[in-house]
Parts: sequence; structure tokens; C-alpha cells
Amino acid sequence: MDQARVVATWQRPGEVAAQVGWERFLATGDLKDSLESGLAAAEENPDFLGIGRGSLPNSDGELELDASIMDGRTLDLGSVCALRGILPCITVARMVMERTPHVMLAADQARRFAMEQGLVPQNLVTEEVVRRYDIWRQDPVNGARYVHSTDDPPYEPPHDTVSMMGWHAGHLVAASSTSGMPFKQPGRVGDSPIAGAGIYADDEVGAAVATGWGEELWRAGASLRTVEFMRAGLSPDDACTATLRWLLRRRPGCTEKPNVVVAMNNQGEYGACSLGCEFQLWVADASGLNVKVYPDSLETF
Ligand code: SD4
Repeated sequence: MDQARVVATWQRPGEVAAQVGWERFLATGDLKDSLESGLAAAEENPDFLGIGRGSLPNSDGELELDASIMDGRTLDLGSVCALRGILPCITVARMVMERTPHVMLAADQARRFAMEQGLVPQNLVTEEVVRRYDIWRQDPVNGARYVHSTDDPPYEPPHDTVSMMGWHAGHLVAASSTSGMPFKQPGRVGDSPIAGAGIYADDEVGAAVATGWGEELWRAGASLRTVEFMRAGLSPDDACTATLRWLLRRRPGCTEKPNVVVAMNNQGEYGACSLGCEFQLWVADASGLNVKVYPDSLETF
């Protein structure tokens, strides 16, 4: 499949998602199946702290999941937010796209829809989630620094939101799945399920996804902005850089947390820019499964 490629964000879950997604693409030739399978595999893995089962909860200790998928050929879109106790969250997002006239369902009514579609509620809170939640609850300011890390400090943030793009002969699909910000206010929704913020795909130009501080990426309309920079003629790398330059100019405080934008054009060329941390992008194509590391651009801005 020379004319195809799948990419997925972040070191640990991105590898699982890109590998499973690519294998699924080779089996079915369908980008939506590919991204749904890749994200579902990452959601099922309890080791990833920012997606699906075993991820870090909200301030009540509950998991509230967000996911979205967008088809660049038709602009069809499906998303769910604040979904509790249902996996795969990305499958519910796809069902919203394919089985309702709407683009988003939220919270309890998204859960009710998922159950009507045959998905069975389950407990996604593992013992490890409870342990980390208890550490945070005892000391919300400092505790948050340590619950992320499997080792003692230096602290490593989890960065386990998985955002994916698939490309096949000029066609693009974008998708994302996350548990959002650790210990967020119950009901909080970030950029990941929002078209134009966390994901966007338009076969006329390309696709983009964003990950990091959802409030800032949403304010920036980061994914749509990046696609529109490509429409104006920028390469994927330059379009991502332009979006983060714009964000930094308009929101200088955005560097308090990392922000990343990734883009792919309808020729299958991809690029990324990261502000505030080193970023890893997994790329699966005919040459195999490879990770590309992007440095923190903050000092060059
Ligand atoms: C959010 N953007 O809910 C997500 C979090 C994220 O790596 O991407 N973490 O704000």
C-alpha cells in the first residue's frame, strides 16, 4: 500500500494505535475501520493514563471520556463527550456519525445511546486509578505532579491522548480519543471531541489534529486553523508552526502546559510542531512502523 499512511500521537499509546490501525487498514482498506481499531486498542490498554480504561479520573474520581472522528471526503463527523463507563468510546463517536443525524452526543444521553446500540456499561476505574486518585486527593497541588509518573521524580507528564490521521490515495480521516485533563472539573470537555479544535479533515486540503492543553487549542481553533494554513499553501510542518506561533502571540500563557499540532496533506505528507515538550509521532506505512521525534520549538519561536 504505497499510497497509504496512518499516524498516531505520543510515545506509548501511539505505537499501539498506529500498529493496530495499520494492520486493520491492510485487512480492510478502510480508514475509518483503521482509526477506530487503533484507538479502541489504546482505550482498552489499562497502562495508558490519558485514554480509556485505567486513565486518570476527574476530581470526583470518575472517568469521563471524549472521542471524535471526521471523514475528509464527506465532512461527516461524530463525537461524544463526558461519556462514562463505555468502551470503545471511539466506536460510540463513529455510531453518532453513522447512525444519527447529529454530530455530537454528551454525557448521560451519549451513554444511553451507546447502550441502545448494544454496548454494555463497565467499570473502567482500575485499582491503579484509585491509588493515583487518592494521592492527588490528599495533596491536589503537589499530588498531581507525582501521580502521573511510574517512577520517582523527575516528573513525566502522561501525554496519552491519542489523535490519529489516516491517508489513502488523497482521502483523509482524523480521529481522537482521550480522558481529557487529569482531575478535571466534572463535566469539563476539552478540544479532542470538537471538530476544528482537536480534529479536522477535508480532502480538498488535508487533515490536522491537536493535543495538549485543550482549552487553549480550542480557543485557537487549532485543527481547522492548521488545515486552512495548508489551504493557503503552507507545508504540513509550516502550517503546524504557524498555528502555534499564532497561539503563542494571542495567548502567551499557553506555555504553562504543552501544546502540539500535527497535520497531513492530501498528498500524504505529514508534519508537526510542539510547544513545551518533545513530541513523538508514530507513522505506519509501506516502509513499516517508525517513530518521529519533534523537539520542543519554544526556544526557536
Ligand atoms: C484535553 N487535549 O482534553 C486534551 C488532553 C491531551 O495529551 O491532549 N493530552 O485537553
